[in-house]
Amino acid sequence: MAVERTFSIIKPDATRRNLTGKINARFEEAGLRIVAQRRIWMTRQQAEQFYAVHKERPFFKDLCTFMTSGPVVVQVLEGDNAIAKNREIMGATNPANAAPGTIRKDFAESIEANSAHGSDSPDNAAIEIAYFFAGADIVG
Ligand code: IDP
Ligand code: MG
Repeated sequence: MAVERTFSIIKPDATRRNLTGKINARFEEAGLRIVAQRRIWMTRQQAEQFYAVHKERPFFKDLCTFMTSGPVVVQVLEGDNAIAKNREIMGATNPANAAPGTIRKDFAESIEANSAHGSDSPDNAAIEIAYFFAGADIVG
C-alpha cells in the first residue's frame, strides 16, 4: 500500500466542545501520523475558496458561516492509504448514516456540523494541503 498524505480539518463544532484530542486519537490509533498542524480561524474568503466546488449547492452559504463560526484545526495526516483511511475513520457525511465507531457517528451534531473534513481524492488532497501548508511546514 502506498504512503499517502491527506488534508484534515477538525471543524468548529468539535473545537467548541474541546474534542480535538479525542478526534486525533482516532487517527493515531488507526496508524495515521499528524505531520503538520495549525489552529486557525478561517476567514469567509478562505472558507468560500476552500469549498468552492460546492458553491452552487443550497447549503454553501450556511456551510461557510459554520466553518467561520469558531476556530478549526487544519492538519496533514500521513500513512498507508491515508486518503481512504481518513474517510473511513470519519464516517459518512450525514452522522445518521455513519457507521458505529466513526468520528461522525460518535461526535457530529448534524449533517453540517459533522466535526471533521477529509480530502476525497489524491488530487484534492494535494490541492487542499497546499492551500494551508508550505512544504517546509510538513515534517514526516
Ligand atoms: P464530505 O465532508 O463528507 O466530503 P461533502 O459532500 O463534500 O461531504 O460536503 C462538504 C460539507 O458540507 C460536509 O462535510 C458538511 O459539513 C456540509 N454538507 C454536506 N451536505 C450537506 C447538506 O445536505 N446540508 C448541510 N450541510 C451539508
Ligand atoms: Mg467533500
